[in-house]
Amino acid sequence: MIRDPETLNLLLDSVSRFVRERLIPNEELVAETDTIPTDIVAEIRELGLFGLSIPEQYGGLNLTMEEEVLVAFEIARTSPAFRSLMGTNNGIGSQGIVIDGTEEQKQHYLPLLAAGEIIGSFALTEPGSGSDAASLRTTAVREGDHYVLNGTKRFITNAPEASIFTVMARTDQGMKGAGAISAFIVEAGTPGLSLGKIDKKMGQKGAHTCDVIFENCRVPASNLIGGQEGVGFKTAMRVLDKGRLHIAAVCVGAAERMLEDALRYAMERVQFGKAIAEFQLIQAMLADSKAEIYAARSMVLDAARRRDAKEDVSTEASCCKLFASEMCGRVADRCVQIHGGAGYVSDYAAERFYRDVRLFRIYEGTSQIQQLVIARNMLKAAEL
Ligand code: COS
Repeated sequence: MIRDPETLNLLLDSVSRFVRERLIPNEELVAETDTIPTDIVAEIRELGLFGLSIPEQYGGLNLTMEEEVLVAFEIARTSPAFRSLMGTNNGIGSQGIVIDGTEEQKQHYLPLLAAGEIIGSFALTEPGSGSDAASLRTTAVREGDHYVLNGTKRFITNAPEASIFTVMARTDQGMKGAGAISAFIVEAGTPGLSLGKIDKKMGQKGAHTCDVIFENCRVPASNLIGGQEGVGFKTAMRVLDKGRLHIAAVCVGAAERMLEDALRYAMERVQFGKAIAEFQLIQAMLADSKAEIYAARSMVLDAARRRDAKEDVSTEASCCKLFASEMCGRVADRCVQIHGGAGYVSDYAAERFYRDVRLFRIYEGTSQIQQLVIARNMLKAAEL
């Protein structure tokens, strides 16, 4: 749903210009230094990009899902690290509070997240619990008006920068599975919370992940999301439904950028006396990429509109994440292939994007988890 096309177009234009003029020229610097320059972080803040999906009464832009994916298409046309910086505040790092938080929790944290004054992070994965999220072992034991958290979270995006974490932990030690899981807001700096060393990743330099460790970390009971125990797994799944749609949109934007680069290269590179773009085998790679990007873009927009219409889009979000992230991987591969030897060295962005986009098929649920969600929902619907 697009509420006001004129205002949205202004936002899309300014994001697109910002990406072109400020972010793309700084991609290599970010990759080399593993850091996003502070002036760029400040500009991202000024543009309001930290609060895209946070309601207006808490200082955000309150974009509908359709509006949000249109913005994501634009932001993703540069290194994914830039998107990642603001991604958790708009997605998994804020949506637990937006969807299920108490009014008090919303008023306290959302304005800070929307303004980009703090970074929010989402702590679900553990060393022994990835795809099988309901088997997580971090515990939260009630002691008076606090919960005491113990456990380790792994690969937590933006953890080194985060001021708050949405942490899923077990509040009922006697019960196995999802029903014993609760979600908490834990502030960085709380005694008993510490960070591991920053992970050395394959790509996405400038976006950081690390372990988050809880050792007798005392969290006020008022920071239990929604004030209710046992519903934290559902909160996490609802957050991921939205996150998966957003990531699918990011895959579309990244693929569009890679294809644009590959097309430009193919038109400039001369072999056998003509531009390689004139050869049909190159054209096949360009055409397949174009068609697949168009398919993914159409899927993402359709699912976003359905979500805005209050439909349950758990299946569609997984379809989008599965197709768009796999598509993005194929486009990255063809983009390197079109560049030939130049695609294997770091002089061109193709090599960097190839590594950067590999993560899309893994985080916020692997392709295999998306397949599982889709098939399970199909079976459930057929039983009704
Ligand atoms: N929205 C709301 N509730 C949901 C839901 C959704 N999308 N998906 C599941 N639930 C509910 C179920 O209805 C069930 O509730 P009831 O017991 O009341 O019926 C509960 O949550 C448990 O669901 P389920 O039995 O399906 O859980 P499973 O342990 O079988 O696992 C998967 C479900 C595999 C889908 C889940 O663990 C998952 O998404 N894993 C991947 C995790 C992930 O994406 N990690 C990425 C890291 S975070 S960046």
